[in-house]
Amino acid sequence: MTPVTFGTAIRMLKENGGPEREVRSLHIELLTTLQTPQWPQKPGTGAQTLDRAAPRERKQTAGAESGPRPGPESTPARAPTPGVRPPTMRKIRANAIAILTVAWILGTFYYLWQDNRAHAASSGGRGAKRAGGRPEQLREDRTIPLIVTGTPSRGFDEKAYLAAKQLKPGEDPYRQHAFNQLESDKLSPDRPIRDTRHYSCPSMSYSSDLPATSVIITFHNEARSTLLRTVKSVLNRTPASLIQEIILVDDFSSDPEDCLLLTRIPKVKCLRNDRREGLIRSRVRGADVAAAAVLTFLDSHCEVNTEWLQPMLQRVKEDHTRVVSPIIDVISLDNFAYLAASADLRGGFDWSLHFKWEQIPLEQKIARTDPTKPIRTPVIAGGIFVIDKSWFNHLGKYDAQMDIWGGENFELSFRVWMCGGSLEIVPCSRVGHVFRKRHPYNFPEGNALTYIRNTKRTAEVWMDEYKQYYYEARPSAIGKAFGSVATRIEQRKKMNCKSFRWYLDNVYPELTVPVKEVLPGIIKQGTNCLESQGQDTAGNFQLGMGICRGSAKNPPAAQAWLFTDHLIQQQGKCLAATSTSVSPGSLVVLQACNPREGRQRWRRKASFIQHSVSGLCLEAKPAQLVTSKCQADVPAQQWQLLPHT
Ligand SMILES: [Mn+2]
Repeated sequence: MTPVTFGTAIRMLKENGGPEREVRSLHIELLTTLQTPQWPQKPGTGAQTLDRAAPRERKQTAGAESGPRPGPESTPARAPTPGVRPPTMRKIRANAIAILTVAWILGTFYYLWQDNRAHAASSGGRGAKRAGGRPEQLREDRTIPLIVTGTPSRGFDEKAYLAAKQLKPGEDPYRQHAFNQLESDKLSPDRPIRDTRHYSCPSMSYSSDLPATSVIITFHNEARSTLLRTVKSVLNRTPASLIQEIILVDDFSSDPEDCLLLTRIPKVKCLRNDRREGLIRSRVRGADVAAAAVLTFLDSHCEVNTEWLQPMLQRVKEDHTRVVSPIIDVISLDNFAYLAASADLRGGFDWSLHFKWEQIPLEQKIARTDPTKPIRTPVIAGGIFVIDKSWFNHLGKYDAQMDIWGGENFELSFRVWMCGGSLEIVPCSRVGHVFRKRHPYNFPEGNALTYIRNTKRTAEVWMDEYKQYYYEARPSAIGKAFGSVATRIEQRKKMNCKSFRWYLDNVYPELTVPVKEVLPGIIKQGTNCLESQGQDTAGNFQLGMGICRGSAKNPPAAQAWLFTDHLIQQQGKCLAATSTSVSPGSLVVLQACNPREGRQRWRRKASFIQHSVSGLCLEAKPAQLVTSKCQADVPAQQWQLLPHT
């Protein structure tokens, strides 16, 4: 089974061609043009592709790779165009020699100073407005311990880098990394992948002055082949002007060279922890030294796809409070095939703070006419996202007391939404990621304990009275130590962030407050209670509001209700909307209970009673009950469900 799938995938990739083909043909073109006293025919298109291909092809084509190319105005060696007076032979020869000399000098400079050149380009070129001046200044002033910037002149020996860590014969390829390392090692660090975007994405256009970004990749004992492919895919598939630098944060891997050797690739920097810090503190460390105004966090076993960065940078450039992530495609952990993920998913979770991908709600799906439009998401998966650096700092970076991994994505997501920002998935951005079934590394305090500690800190700081549902869903968290959250609560107050109830109402109404199996009680609004009012002349059961009589403990029969998961019932009759359509104003009546009837399904959403199918809210009108558009400021929609206790 597996070889077939893999074979098919590879065949598809080969047919697709991709950047590899483009680059190769360009080099051939360049080499031939250099041998004859002529210059490249396509200086405009060549520039970008060559920049991207530069690190890989350096060794073989150092001469051809002479960097800055003269523009069209300096191509006198071409055949004279009709209407222009042909220059003399001597002139041609002199010009050609002059150009070749200049190109040679420039090429040498380019080769030696590629790293510097890149910085100059991003601050002096297209990204001048954002990336210029300030960050550059900071770079020069700071002294950063342990940061290693490569000496590109030494070159990067890709083959030697990979060969040093190959599997021994007979070794289990899954043991070290929880994916098939053998398959990963077989693949080129520059392998082409299928463009998995919606067909309308390639025609999108983006600002010409998008800000440059610092890409931050943290890792602990990552396989060299996947780490290198992550880095190379970024360099190969991103316009050079958008990548300020790639900061690798080596979280105390066994072999420091995994990271250090990669700094021989232009733009790649390495920051090594001298003890295990975990993903969260490592990212903060990377972010603190980042020179660009926008941060891009990336996992260490990814491959970015065509035009992955531009749509995300565009969203952040338009509004710096947006925190955006791509659609995360799947790289098979068994055969490394690159598979497109569904474009209709967003991040969700349950009360135990367990992350899950979920379908976007039906109403939103119906309303989505433009497949390139961003998808609002209650939470992000956490591994891959783009955020404005000043916004990241303003929001309080990360909770540095969280360990290793897990839970930090909830904490960040709640914080972003509740403190004035937003989270979205940009469907025209695709990044492949190797999803694994287990963590390949150890948690010093144990996997479960670390997750509990991190999610418990999240619940304690951000979930207000709703944290009780977290503890109900994750009873093992009760009584566990989680350190002090005082400074985080302080931070939340200082930023004047909204309540978790606001988050549930406005961002994630689909997360319903759990209702106990069967709970008898009253449904109260002010001093009135929901009550059944007997049959009308047509035999229908009437529903209305009446002054609450008795007490919540001992209500009269007409005001006593049973709440189950989805039904609100009284003596075998259930609250039912007369229409399941989303048109508001339809009457709510009592019907014989039928748990499978969509009209009878309700859920609690904060203090609303929401009809599950239409999404409308139960509202008390003077003489009847109806379903209306949910509005937090309408008192007639606010209900208290008081149980008998
Ligand atoms: Mn990962």
